[in-house]
Amino acid sequence: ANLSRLSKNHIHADEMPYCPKTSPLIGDFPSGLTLAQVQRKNPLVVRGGRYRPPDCEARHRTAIIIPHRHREHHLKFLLYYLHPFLQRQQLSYGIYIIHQAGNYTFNRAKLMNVGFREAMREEDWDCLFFHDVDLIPEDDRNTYVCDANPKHAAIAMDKFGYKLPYKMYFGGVSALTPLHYLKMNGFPNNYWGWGGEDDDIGVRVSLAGMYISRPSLKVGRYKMIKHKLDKGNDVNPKRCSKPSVTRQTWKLDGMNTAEYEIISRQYLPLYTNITLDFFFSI
Ligand code: UDH
Repeated sequence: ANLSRLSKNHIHADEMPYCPKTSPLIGDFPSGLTLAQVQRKNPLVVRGGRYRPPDCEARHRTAIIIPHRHREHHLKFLLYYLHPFLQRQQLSYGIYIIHQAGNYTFNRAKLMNVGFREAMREEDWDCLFFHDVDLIPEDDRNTYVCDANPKHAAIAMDKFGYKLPYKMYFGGVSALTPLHYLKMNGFPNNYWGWGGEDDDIGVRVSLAGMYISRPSLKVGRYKMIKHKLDKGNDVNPKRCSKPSVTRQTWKLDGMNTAEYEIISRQYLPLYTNITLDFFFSI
């Protein structure tokens, strides 16, 4: 071949295209990724996004609960990373997407209450991971199993310089057993919009007589997929939750008062999708 005539996008002599200039297999998120590709890469994941190790009995059964609206792009990347990550940990697991439909203000914590109840209705999970859609775990030693106390897993996010932003921070990714969850009456239902609910949850842990357990900074590392504040999730003017207020509210508002109506439950190849619209339950 006449090398001088080769263009950047040419086909090589044996008809194989050249690899992209920047390898899609390292670093950032692969471009053009589809859910069908994620499905092909995870042939042992069955309907509803369930998996069991094929050649041993799993010691842990973990449900992943992901609050979601209009973040399909993030969801695709999270599933791409999370399925193989959980399989390497030899867990029996299921992924639940709790999808808030409609235009009513987003309510992350209430969606978690829905996720807890709906997941436990289906299976006797021994640990639930409450997981933002835009956080990708970076370290395989960050095992998705529960501790003796409620665990805050997303301790070192890139957006906070891989440090804990403040001592009581409990946002992003946390893990609780059903017993932990019920002991603290779940999560609050009355934080509409962005902010505050995670601090309320952190305070509930101690009010219920438990401690926050954390992996090390080296292990609890997460990359956050960058994004702007979403439509329908404006900053909550009441976001500065106060421990003194949580002390008065936690028994009156939480899992025991979470009311909602499910619109649909779909068992998709990579996850179970539970859709609801809070407009109909307030
Ligand atoms: N979420 C959605 N859709 C929404 C809002 C929130 O799916 O419209 C879910 C999603 O799982 C997300 C989580 O709720 O990861 C938490 O919301 P968030 O990502 O908005 O919270 P975070 O603290 O936001 O990560 C940082 C907002 C950055 C805006 C900064 C502008 N300066």
